[in-house]
Amino acid sequence: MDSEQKQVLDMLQRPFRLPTQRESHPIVFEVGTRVGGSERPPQRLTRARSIPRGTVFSIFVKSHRLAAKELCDYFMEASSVQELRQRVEEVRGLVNEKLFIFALSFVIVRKPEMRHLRLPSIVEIFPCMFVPVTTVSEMEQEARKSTPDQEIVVTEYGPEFSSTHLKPEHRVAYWREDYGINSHHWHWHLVYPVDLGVMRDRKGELFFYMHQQMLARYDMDRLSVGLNRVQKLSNWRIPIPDGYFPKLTINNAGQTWGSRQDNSLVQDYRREDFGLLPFDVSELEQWHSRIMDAIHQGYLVDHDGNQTRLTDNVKPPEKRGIDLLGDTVEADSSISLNSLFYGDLHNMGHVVISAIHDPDYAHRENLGVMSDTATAMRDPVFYRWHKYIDDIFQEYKVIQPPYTTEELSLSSVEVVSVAVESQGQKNQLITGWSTRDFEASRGLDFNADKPVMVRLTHLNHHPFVYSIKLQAANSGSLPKEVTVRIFMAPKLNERGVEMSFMEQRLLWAEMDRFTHDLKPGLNHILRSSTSSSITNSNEFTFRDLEERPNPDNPGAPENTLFNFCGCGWPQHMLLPRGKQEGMPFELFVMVTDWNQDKVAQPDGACSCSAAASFCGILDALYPDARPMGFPFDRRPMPMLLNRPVGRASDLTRLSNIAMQDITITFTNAQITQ
Ligand code: CUO
Repeated sequence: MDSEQKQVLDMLQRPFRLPTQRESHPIVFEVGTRVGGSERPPQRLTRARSIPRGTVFSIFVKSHRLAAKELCDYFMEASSVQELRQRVEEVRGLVNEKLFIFALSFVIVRKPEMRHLRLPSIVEIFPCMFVPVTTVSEMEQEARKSTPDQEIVVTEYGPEFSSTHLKPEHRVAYWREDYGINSHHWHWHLVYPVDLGVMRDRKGELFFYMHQQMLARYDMDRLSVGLNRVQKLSNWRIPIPDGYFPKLTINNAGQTWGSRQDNSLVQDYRREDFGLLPFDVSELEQWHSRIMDAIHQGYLVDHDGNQTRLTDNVKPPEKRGIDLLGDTVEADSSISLNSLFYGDLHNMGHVVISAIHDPDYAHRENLGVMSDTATAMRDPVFYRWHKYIDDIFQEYKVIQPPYTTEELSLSSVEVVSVAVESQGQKNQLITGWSTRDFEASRGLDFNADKPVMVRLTHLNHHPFVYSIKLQAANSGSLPKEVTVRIFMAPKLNERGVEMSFMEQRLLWAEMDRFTHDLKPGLNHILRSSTSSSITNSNEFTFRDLEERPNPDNPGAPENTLFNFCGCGWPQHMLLPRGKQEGMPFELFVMVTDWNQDKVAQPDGACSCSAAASFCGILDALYPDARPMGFPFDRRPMPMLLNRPVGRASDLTRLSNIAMQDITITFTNAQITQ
C-alpha cells in the first residue's frame, strides 16, 4: 500500500479533475450516527455543496467560511488517512475545488494523527493562481509539441509580471506577484483561519503583527525602487487611482478573475451570488468608527453591555488589548467580543474591494483577486487596505505607555559588536534574481504523460551570517539564557533624510529572534540567515515529498528537513531588493533575558516551530511573552538616561542594544542557489 504521504499527495493532485469511474462509486464508509440517519455523508454537506465548482471561494465571505467549516468538520471526523481518502473521494466533484483543497489542507495541518504529513506547495496545486493564462497556454502548446523522448517540458515565466513601467506601481510587481509571499499568505490564513473554531494563542495579535510586518517589508522594497511608502485607503468616497489586471484564471476552463480599472470607486455591495445580504460602504465606516471609539474610550463592549478594558499591560491569561482588537477587526464572529456591533470590517473590506468592478453582478463577472488569500497580495490595493487596518492597531498602540528603562535594559550584558558577513564581505549584502521550477502538471491536466514544469523568476540574495559579540558580566545575576532580537529598517526616508524614531518605527522588519545560552565573558554568536525565525526554509514540491525518505516515520533522522509545517515567510524574500548603487539599511540587535520572555509550554508541543515569529507553534503558546513587535510596537519614552530619545539609535545608550549600518546592493544578475 502507498505511504500515507503518497495517499495525501494523490488526493491533492489535479483538483479540477472529475472523479474517475472507480472514485465516483466509492466504498461507502460506515460513519454511523454522526451523519444523521440514513443520509449519505455528502448529502449533509448542504453549505459546502452550495458553492459552484469553478468559481471563487473566498474565506473573506461569511457564507463561504460556514461552508468551509462544514467540510472541514466532515473531513476532521476521519480517523485515519484511509478514511479521509474515502470521504475525499465521496465529495470530489461535488464541491468547489478551492474549498476542497482548503478543507483537505486544513485537516492535514490540524489533525494530530496527521502531523507527520506535509503539504506540497500551493503553486503546484493551483498553478493558474500564480501563472498568467498566456503562460499556461504556452505550456499546453509546448506539452503537445514535444517529442516523446523529451522527459520534461519547461516553460519560463520571467519577470514580466502583470503591467508595464508606464505605471509606477509596476516597479514593485516583482514583490507583490512573488509566488512565495502569496503562498505564505495562503498558508498563514490556513493555520489562523476565521470562523472555523480554531482558538490559537494570541491569534488576534498575530493577525495584527504578521500583516504589519508584511507592510514594513513592502515599504522597504518600495523605497528600494524609489516609490513612497504605501498610503492607507482611508477615504472610501474617492476613486482608487491604481487598477489591477491579474491575468490569472480561477479554474481550468479559462474563467478569469475580475479586474479593476484605474480610478474605480468603491460601491455598495449588491451581488446575490455569494449569499451575502446587501451591504453599504457606510457600514464599513460605522464599524470603523465604533472600533475607534472603543480604542479611545479604553474598552470594548460585549453583547450584554459589559466592558472589557483595552490595555497591553496585562498578566496572562488576561488577553492584551491588541489581541482583543485583532479578534474584533479581523473578525472571527465566535472570538470577537461583539461581532454584531463591531462588525466584520477587515473581511468585508476585502469583499467590497474585490467586487468594485461589478458590485451588483450586472456583468456576471467574478470577484477580483482581493477575495482570495493566495492572490490578494498581487494587487496594489491590498497594501492600501491593510495599511488602513494597521492604522487602527497603531491608533491603539501609540496610546500605550512607552516601555520603561527597566523593561528595555539588561545591564549584565553588553552587545559589543554586530556585523553581517556574506561572500567574504562585511556589512554588504547582495540581491539579484533566481528561478524556481514547479511542476504545473500536478495541478493542471496538460494531456501530456510527462511532467510539465513552469520556471518562475524571483528576487533572491546571497545567504549571510550575523556575527554578534556579547560581553556578559563575570559576576552578579547573569541570565542563563538570552533572547536575541534582530530587526532591519531603511536608514533614509523618501527624501534621503535620516528618520526620527516615530517615522522609522513602522519600517522595522523582524529578521530573526532566537535564544542563546549565555556564558560569563565574551560570547561570539554566529547565526545563519537561513535559520531565521520568520522564514520557511523550503517550499516542498510534490516530487520532494514523494522522494521523502521514510515518510510514515517522522522521527527518522533523515526527516529533519521535513520538520516544519509549511508556514513561514519565503527565505528568498528575507531581504529587500536594495538599490543598484547600494542602499543604506540599519540593523538593530537587542538582547533580553529569556527568563522574562519565556512562556511555559504544554507538554507535547508540536515540533513545527520553524518560522515561529510569524506562525506561532502548532498546539503551543506563542513562544515570546513580550508584545509582538517589541520594542518598536510603542512610541519611545521621552528621555532615556537623562537625554531625549529622538531616534532609534538613542536606544543604544543601553548596553544590551546595538545598531550597525549595512548596505544592500541589487545586482540585477542571476543568483545561483
Ligand atoms: Cu491576510 Cu487581509 O488578511 O489578507
